[in-house]
Order: sequence, then C-alpha cells, then structure tokens
Amino acid sequence: MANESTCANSSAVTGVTRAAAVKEHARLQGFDACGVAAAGPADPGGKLREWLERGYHADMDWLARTSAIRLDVREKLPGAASVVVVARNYYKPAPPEAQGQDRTVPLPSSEATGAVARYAWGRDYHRVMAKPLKRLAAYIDTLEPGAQSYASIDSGPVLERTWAERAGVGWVGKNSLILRRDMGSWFCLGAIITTARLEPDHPTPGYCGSCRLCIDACPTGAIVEESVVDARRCISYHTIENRENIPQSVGSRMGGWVFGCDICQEVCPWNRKTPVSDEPDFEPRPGQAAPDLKELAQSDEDAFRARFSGSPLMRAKHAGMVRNARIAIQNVEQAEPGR
Ligand code: B12
Ligand code: SF4
Ligand code: SF4
Repeated sequence: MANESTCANSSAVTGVTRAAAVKEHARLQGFDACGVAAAGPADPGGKLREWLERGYHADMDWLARTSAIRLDVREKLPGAASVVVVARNYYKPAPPEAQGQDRTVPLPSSEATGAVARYAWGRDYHRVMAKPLKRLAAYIDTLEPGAQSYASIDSGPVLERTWAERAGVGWVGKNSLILRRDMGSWFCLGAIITTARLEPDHPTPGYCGSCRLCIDACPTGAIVEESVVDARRCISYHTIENRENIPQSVGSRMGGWVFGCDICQEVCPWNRKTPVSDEPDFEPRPGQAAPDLKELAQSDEDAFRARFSGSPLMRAKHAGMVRNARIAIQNVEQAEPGR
C-alpha cells in the first residue's frame, strides 16, 4: 500500500527497522494500521487556536484548557521524540433491525427506531483498544534504554488526527476525519507519545479531490469549510456531549439520530468498500444499533444502565439519551403525522 502506513514485517531493532518492529507489534496487537511521526509542535499553522477562538468547540472547555499540551506533545512527555499512531477498524454491517434505516439522511426510520453511530454499536472502543495500546507502549519502551511512553485513546490531550496525518496513517478528509483508501474512515485512532527515537513515516497525500458529498449532505451545515467542523452545529456533539437543551435549529434536523451521527461518513465514496472488522467486541449488541425510541424515552436509569453498560452510549448518560429519543420521536411525528 503506497504511503498509507500499514503494519509491516520486521523484528530487528535499530534505525528504520525499529519503526518496522513497532508496526509489526501493532499488527500482532490487532491494529489495522500504524504509522510514526517525529514529535514536536503539533499545529504550527495555528488551526486549533483559530478553531477555539471561533467558539467551534461549543462548551467542550476541556479542549481549550488542555490546548497547550495538545499543541506540543513534549508538554505531556518531556523528551518525547516520536508519536506512534494506530487505527482499529470498527466497520460491521448493519444488523437486521438497522437495515431499514437510510443512514445518509437525517430522516427517522418508519419503524420509529433511533439511529446510532456505527462506532457505538458494540463494546466501548476505549475499552477494546486500551490493553493492546498499553502492550504496544510497553514494547516500545523495550526498544531503547530508559524509554518512556504515554498512550492515549480519544480522551487524552493529543491532537490525534494531526498526528495520524503526519504519521501517514491517512489524510484529513473534508469531513475532518482521517481517511484511508483501504478502510475509508470507519476506524478509531490511538496514539503513543514516546521518548524512543523511531524512523518517521511520510504524510500520505489526500484523495478527496473535487468531491464535496460530505459537506453537502450535512443536515445542519456543521462542516463550515473544508475539514473544519463547528461543533455547535454538529449532531454528534449535541447528542453525545451536550448536557443542556439541544437548540431547535439542530434538533429539528436530527431526524432519528439519537447517538452520534454518521451522515458525513455514510455518503463518503471511500467508505463503500471497508472490510468487515475482525474485532468481535465491535459486533452490534442487540437493540444498540437501532434502539426503540419509545422504550428509550420511557426507560429509567437502571434499565438504561443494564442495557448499555460498557457501550459508548453511556457517555451521553441516561438523561441525554432520553432527551435525544424524545426529539427523535417529535421528528418522527412531524414526518409522519398521526403515528
Ligand atoms: C472533540 C472531538 C469531537 C467533537 C468536535 C469534532 C471536530 N471535528 O473537531 C465532536 C463531538 C463534534 C466530534 C464528533 C465526531 N467524532 Co470526534 N473527536 C474529538 C476529539 C476528542 C478531539 C478533536 C479535536 O481536537 N478537535 C479540534 C480540531 C481543531 O482539531 P482537528 O479537527 O483534529 O484538526 C486538526 C487537523 O485535522 C488539522 N486540520 C484541521 N483543519 C484542516 C484543514 C486542512 C486542509 C488540513 C490539511 C488539516 C487540517 O489541523 C488541526 C489542528 O492541528 C478527537 C480525539 C482526539 N483526542 O483527537 C475525536 C475524534 C476526532 N472523533 C472521532 C470520531 C469517530 C467522531 C465521529 C465520527 C463520531 C460520530 N459518528 O458521531 C464524529 C464526526 C464529526 C466530524 N465530522 O468531525 C475519531 C475520528 C477517527 C477518524 N477516522 O478520523 C477521533 C479521532 C476519536 C478516536 N480516537 O478515534 N468529535
Ligand atoms: S457528524 Fe453529522 S452533523 Fe456532524 S458534521 Fe458530520 S454530518 Fe454534519
Ligand atoms: S465525502 Fe468526498 S469530500 Fe467528503 S471526506 Fe469523503 S471523499 Fe472527501
């Protein structure tokens, strides 16, 4: 595979081959892709600062609070020399209960089930990836005397997409996600900051070309310019992170989405041929990919916990999911009066 770094074969431990050994170990840990970047300032172009200044982070103040660390991995790990980025494919085909849903639009399904982002159909990816990533970090530490590493998935103060792009793991698509020609964007990222010196990969070129399907398909206009998402308009932000009321301008365009949103990925041509993930933990759990809206809206906290414990849906909390289901029900009723 040209440019997009995959997991390579080697077990030698010097220079270029050290990076190759890391990639082979990443493959053994189940990761589908792995690349290496040289540590340093993450965002010389000031894109993160500008994004924050424009308020695109909505109320995710933790992004602003940790921005100094995000801007330079050496703030997190003094002496950091390399950033290893891994990707884990989570693509599973829709289970029968979600097959009637048109996931490229915000319309509610006629079955009055909610739509859930594909990454959240199975077990929480943080849990799935944590141990393999820690094992990979421990392996990297053996490559150089005294080497230290910091492993992070999603919640750590690391600009994962920037590092993924630099490490040749994929390119930043116009929907702002990292894409690969062999997997589309149906994967989660993890990063390891390390003091070990590993031979860096080259960034991969972008393959969006003149396409702008994701920008045109976004029902709320959240992709305000190529590769830039305003979270204040993003259904994913409102259904997962927002703890307050969802503004009418977004709620009325959410359709049946009750957790996350995949519209800007479902329409992407690179996502048509993603191989099915070999991770059993990403197998859709019963009722999780397309929960019954009325059941969800009427659920009590205990029932919610019993059903979704260990899944990404817990992030939105019971109150958030009930709120989302109520909005989706209103949208169904408006689309099909008298239901
Ligand atoms: C905050 C956050 C969100 C927010 C804000 C989204 C956003 N676009 O920033 C919300 C809640 C909306 C969100 C939604 C989603 N998220 Co999110 N999110 C994050 C998180 C925690 C931080 C992102 C961040 O720092 N944003 C700030 C902006 C400024 O940074 P950035 O977009 O990464 O931009 C950098 C580069 O992309 C580059 N860049 C920016 N613009 C441009 C333009 C050009 C032309 C170029 C070349 C480069 C470039 O420079 C920037 C600064 O260095 C990351 C995990 C992490 N720690 O990184 C996950 C992460 C990005 N999310 C992820 C996912 C899966 C999603 C969803 C698909 C979930 C869903 N199905 O609902 C949606 C997608 C929405 C979308 N189109 O972005 C994955 C992405 C995997 C992938 N294949 O890329 C991540 C990496 C989590 C993970 N570990 O897997 N997310
Ligand atoms: S996740 Fe949905 S709302 Fe957010 S940018 Fe993509 S299509 Fe738009
Ligand atoms: S839909 Fe088109 S523009 Fe958007 S990320 Fe995919 S290829 Fe790029």
